[in-house]
Amino acid sequence: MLPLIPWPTAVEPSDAPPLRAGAVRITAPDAELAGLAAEQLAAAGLPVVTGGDASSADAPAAAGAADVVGVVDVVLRLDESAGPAGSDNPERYTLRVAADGVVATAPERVGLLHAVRTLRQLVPAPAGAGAAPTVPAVVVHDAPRYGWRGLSFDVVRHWFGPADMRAVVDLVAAFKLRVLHLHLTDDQGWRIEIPSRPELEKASDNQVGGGTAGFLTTEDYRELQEYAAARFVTIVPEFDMPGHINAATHVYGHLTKDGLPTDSYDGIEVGFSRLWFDNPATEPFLRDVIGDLAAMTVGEWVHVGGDEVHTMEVEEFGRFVELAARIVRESGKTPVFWQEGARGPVEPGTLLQYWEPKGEEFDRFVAAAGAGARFIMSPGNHAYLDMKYTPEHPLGLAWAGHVELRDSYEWEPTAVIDGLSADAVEGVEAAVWTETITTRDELFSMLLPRLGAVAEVAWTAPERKDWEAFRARTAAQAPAWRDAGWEFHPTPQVDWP
Ligand code: TNX
Repeated sequence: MLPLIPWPTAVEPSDAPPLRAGAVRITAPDAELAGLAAEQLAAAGLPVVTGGDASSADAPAAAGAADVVGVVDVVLRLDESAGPAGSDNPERYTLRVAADGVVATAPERVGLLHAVRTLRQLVPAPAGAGAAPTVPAVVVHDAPRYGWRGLSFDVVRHWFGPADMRAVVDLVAAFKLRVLHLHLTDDQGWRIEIPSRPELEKASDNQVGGGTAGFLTTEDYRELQEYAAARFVTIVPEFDMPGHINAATHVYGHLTKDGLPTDSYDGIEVGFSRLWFDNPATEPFLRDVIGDLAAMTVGEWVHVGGDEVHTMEVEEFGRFVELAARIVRESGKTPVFWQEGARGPVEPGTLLQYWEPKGEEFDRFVAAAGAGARFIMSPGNHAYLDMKYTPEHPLGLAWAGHVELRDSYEWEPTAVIDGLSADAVEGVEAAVWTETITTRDELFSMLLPRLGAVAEVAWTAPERKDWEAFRARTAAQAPAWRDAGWEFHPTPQVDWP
């Protein structure tokens, strides 16, 4: 059993002798990739030396046990011919581990980092101080099923700052996910500086239950995107409108019907706040917020919400969808909406994020796909990692049911919406809402181990998934999570070491 999550496309185990390394020396196409690989392998217990000759045993003193073989080469090389036979997937890679060294090949840098992540998972927890890790000899050819593999993270209901966000980037990247979608605005707070609307900062210092919170300055946001981009993770910012908008109407009374600012809100109800399409202040506000967000964002997408507007007729809602999508496109980005966006006009390429089974809407979703929309699958009963694991679980909500590890694992993205063509599925995104989650440890205990399950749904072909194998591979990752200081929920569905 190789402890890999997500499970790769093709694994050729081998009887060849394993790799035993006191230290590794990395060769990579550029210093940035070499640095990231070094960080990963060092964290796995493979110290990295620079320079020297692989044949000379100049391993550091910490690796001084008798069985140490010295310095082994890890070569990362760009190579078009890498990956599963016949694959032209841009993320494909091949990893070869042998007694005398490691070679990773991929056509793009992202694939080389995927190979390093795989290698890192193959390195077992240290057997004891100074013992050289033994890495099984193996050849892996791999490529993901979907390109959109992500996590949606609510930093409004409880504020999680830049350090927590970077920790979440590290976690999603470890499972080879590519998207971190940040839910940045909601009724309780506003979490990102909008230079043309500096007053919004006044809505940053509130969250569920009150207490001090915060927001990202443009500089924080730039740094976060840089950190994520280095790890091939794209930040997708979400400005939720025309509902979930109380933070903005608290600051700007002119956005409301009677011109008066709303009270700040620190509860967990949804659906009560709204914008008014015919209010002359509305369109300039959307233009400022979406324009600035688009200008600040490196990635291709801006999410403009659209969920749970319970106090608006569908005609007015549709005008919001049309306008927000138009502004996003005029700003050079692609719009993403929650599934409710299908109630408005959609254009080819618009992304809709499915979250809640509403049978009566399935026809609308199929029609939207016919008009060229594509779907990101985040079904609440499988991918909402803020749901309680069990009724007794101290954290989380339960409106979509209880989501145990196996529920997060056993589902098929193309079978979620009746009648939707499999081609209309763009990918898979887990989501974690933070009404009940207040600390990084609580957050990680909701994400782990379930995020690995959703990552495997997004990466691995359905015929290669296997619940029993997944349970065992999950158990095998626990020591690395402990090492990293990543809290996880010890669900009884796994036999933890
Ligand atoms: C529904 S999912 C919401 C959020 C809540 C979440 C709690 C979605 C698009 N809207 O506003 O935080 O449920 O699970």
